[in-house]
Amino acid sequence: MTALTLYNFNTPNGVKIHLALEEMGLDYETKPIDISQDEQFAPDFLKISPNNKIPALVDSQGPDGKPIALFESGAILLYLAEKTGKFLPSADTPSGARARYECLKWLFWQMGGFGPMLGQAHHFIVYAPEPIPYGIERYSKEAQRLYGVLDKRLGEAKFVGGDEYSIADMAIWPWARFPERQQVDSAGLKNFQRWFAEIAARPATTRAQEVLAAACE
Ligand SMILES: N[C@@H](CCC(=O)N[C@@H](CS)C(=O)NCC(=O)O)C(=O)O
Repeated sequence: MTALTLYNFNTPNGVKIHLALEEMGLDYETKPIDISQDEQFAPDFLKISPNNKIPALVDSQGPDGKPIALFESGAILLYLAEKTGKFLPSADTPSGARARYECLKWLFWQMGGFGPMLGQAHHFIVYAPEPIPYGIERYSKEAQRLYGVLDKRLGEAKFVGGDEYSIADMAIWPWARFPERQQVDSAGLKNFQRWFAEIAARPATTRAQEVLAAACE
């Protein structure tokens, strides 16, 4: 029996966790939660994810050997990195601690900024029942600014956390797949383009997207 059950749907936040699970070589089962059918409000799902959002993960063998349920993609990525000792530097040396905080800064930057702001841009551009120019401009401008911040960082380092691919890149990459959907012009962002292509070419990136799409068919 596989210990890890991922409750998920095919969205950028959902892709993050599959990137991690595939990179880490973990065995897991995916249970689709169709948010277009309001399955995220089912009482059994709310016991695992009280904020009624995917992704959520249950590990039947938590840190104390008992089952543990997690929601919030950043917390899940951190959990998986600590469980496997992969894709997040360990803090057991001073230089390791510094490298770890570099990754965590960018992980939290994604959770608090890049994801939510791009989500708002997408909402006003695609889902608003009527065009609201103020909302579209506010959030697409902010999305463009955030892409600029990312591009600048990737001009200093190979990956957002430094030399190595980490859970911070896994959190950001799925959101950066379709800049045009947020009316972002990424053509001139050469550091971003280099980073994006490098992660896209990883076999685990392909597998992650295929597994999630198949699970949610
Ligand atoms: N901060 C959360 C955001 C999760 C999130 O927004 N999930 C969306 C899909 S991408 C969802 O489940 N929406 C359903 C709802 O809001 O009812 C995370 O990173 O896990």
